[in-house]
Amino acid sequence: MAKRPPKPESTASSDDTINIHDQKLHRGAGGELHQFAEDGHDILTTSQGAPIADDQNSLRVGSRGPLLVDDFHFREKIFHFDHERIPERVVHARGYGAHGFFETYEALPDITCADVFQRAGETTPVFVRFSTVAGNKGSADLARDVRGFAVKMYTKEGNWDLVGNNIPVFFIQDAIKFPDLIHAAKQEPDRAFPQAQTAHDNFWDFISLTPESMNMVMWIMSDRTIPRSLRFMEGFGVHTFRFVNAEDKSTFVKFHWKPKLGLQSVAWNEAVKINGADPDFHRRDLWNAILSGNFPEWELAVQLFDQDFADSFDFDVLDPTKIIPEEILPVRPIGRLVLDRMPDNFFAETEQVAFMTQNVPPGIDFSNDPLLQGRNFSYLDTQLKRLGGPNFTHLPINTPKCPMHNFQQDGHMAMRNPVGRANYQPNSNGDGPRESPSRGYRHFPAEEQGQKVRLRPESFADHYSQARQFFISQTGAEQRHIAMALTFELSKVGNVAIRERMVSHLLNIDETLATTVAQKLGFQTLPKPTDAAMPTRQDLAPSPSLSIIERGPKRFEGRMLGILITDGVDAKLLTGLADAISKEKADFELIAPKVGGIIASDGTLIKAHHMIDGGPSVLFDAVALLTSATAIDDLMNEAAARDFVADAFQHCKYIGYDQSALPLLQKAGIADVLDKGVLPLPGEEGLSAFVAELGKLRVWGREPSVKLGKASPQPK
Ligand code: HDD
Repeated sequence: MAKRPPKPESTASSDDTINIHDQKLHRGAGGELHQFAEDGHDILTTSQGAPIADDQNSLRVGSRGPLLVDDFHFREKIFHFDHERIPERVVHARGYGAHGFFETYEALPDITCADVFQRAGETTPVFVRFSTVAGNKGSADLARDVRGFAVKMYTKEGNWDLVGNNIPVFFIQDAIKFPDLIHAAKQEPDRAFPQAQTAHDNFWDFISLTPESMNMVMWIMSDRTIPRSLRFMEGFGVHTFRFVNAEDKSTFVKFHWKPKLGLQSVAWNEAVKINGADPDFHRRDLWNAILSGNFPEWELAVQLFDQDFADSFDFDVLDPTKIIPEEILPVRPIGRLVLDRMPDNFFAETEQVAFMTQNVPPGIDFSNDPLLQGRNFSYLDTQLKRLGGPNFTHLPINTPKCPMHNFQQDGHMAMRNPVGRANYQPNSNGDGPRESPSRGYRHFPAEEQGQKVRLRPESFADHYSQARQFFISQTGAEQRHIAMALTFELSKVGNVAIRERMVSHLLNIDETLATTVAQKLGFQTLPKPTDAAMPTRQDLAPSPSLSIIERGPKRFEGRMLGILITDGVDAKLLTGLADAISKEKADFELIAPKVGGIIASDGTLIKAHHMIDGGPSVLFDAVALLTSATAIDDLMNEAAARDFVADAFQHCKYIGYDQSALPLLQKAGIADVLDKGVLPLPGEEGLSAFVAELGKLRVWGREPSVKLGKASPQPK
């Protein structure tokens, strides 16, 4: 159906008009039929096609009488509305998707026979859905949570779903614990809160009793779980997979998505405020970026290794709570992912898309990671519940874009059924498709033997060494954030024994971290370290690639400057700043006392994007204060203007200001502590240098003086 129905006078010529029972129908560009109402729009019809005369009033006896069952239009409309919801995903309910393509850098036939990696420069259509894990569908975007990063590649030999996260390790080693993990993480069952938060007893109770989760605990308490934008996150396939070539040779592979615009996260206090100011912050950001043609891009990079490497590596490559540091096994870029189109309809595409780890084309296979093996059951099963029947692959978003033939038939909403007489094979009349031993999917013929047991391997038993490695790989600011996050979360746990159990684990990871958290929680004495199955290794070298700050973009591209303006703003300065920002391929939004706008120094009316209350500084990566001597007094009376500046300072953002804004800095309590991140705006000339400075993104060195004050004495 055309999005905007063509008006009859513009499209209908005598050639594309047909008459059926004296009705004039018009054929649209796609061959579809239109029947036009008096005002030129398509006629509204029931789902059965009956034209509707009145959609404002239900059918009744007289104007004040009861409704009538005769009203098939009313009944159909309400019936359909009543059934609009499908069950939300049991995890990853809140998500946002986009279309794009994957471009292969080089042919890799020696490593894999996957068709998608056979021709350099080939592009493959892709749909990606990002998500949070714990929150329900309507929860806020900046919850502290792992982000899902699920990619569906419509390859020429079937869909390949790489259903990953923005964190390369997981909480548990065995899929059988997944329901427990998720029950503990989501809202508590008796009270149905808190939503979209791990800061509660049940979560930390389960975690503190599950030492294998300690590496993941370091990651989720880091700023990885409060990303600034979905565009500034890494993605990971997590598990070890296999590439298999045409000779059935297997190479182990770990998948990484690397954002072209670098990594960036927000501060926790900022995240809390963003959730109030704009719960759809990440959605809106992705939507705006794609609609303005700034298509987000990631490189797909792989870590490839053989059995010898696996045997000699410090940890078991089948253990999903471990990484292989990039410094030990470098990542090799093999292609790029570009997101360039938003769905036409959120429900049809983003909500109905069905990702399944078991969707792999020939050339990609599984390892024996017990978490991956369990997932391969769960994802198919869950689609039946959510999408209501076995034919969810008939939905356009899930349909492969390659030839597809089989004898599956019928079921709810079947839209493709086999044609011909024989719906089975072998058959003797030649109907239907046949298998192809040479081109069909062959599982890697791994040798397997052993007793049937319920047993964790010994090689999965070290729960602290990589947690420590992650912690010591962080910059000072990031380590501080981990300590603050743990303190915040555990402060929301009512049961003191759970807090203590967690600090006991932290003692096995890093003593300073443990004592800082204990002291901030108000412990009088430190508990003993948890008995560990294996002692924490002290010899694992820091891995700088694990730090977000180390992987920052070093430029402002793709970021957003918030410019606070008032009447009398220096028009040339504003234009100069706007130009400098555009040259950096960044963006800006204007915040003014009234959204209708302000009158600039040259008399022009400049419309704002936000009024001050609606555009707090937490929505921007840096801010500029372009005020005027005449308007500054009024501005200082606005509490929101003071918060705008104070928050920007507290969140360690760069603040550029026109001299006239000094009183506002004073009001915000920062005029006496101006540091290298609070910069008087240069004249129009120096603005490019100012914008280049913004590429450092944050002045984290400011943070201890703003937030933490002096350290208090350590507990004994
Ligand atoms: Fe899962 C959804 C990622 C472990 C069971 N998972 C889901 C999604 C992502 C992940 C990104 C959302 C897909 C979408 O956007 O529709 N899950 C992971 C990762 C894991 C992981 C990276 C560990 C490495 N998951 C995991 C386990 C199980 C599940 C161990 C069960 C045994 N996951 C599911 C599910 C979901 C799901 C219940 C809910 C909705 C869906 O599948 O389609 O089947």
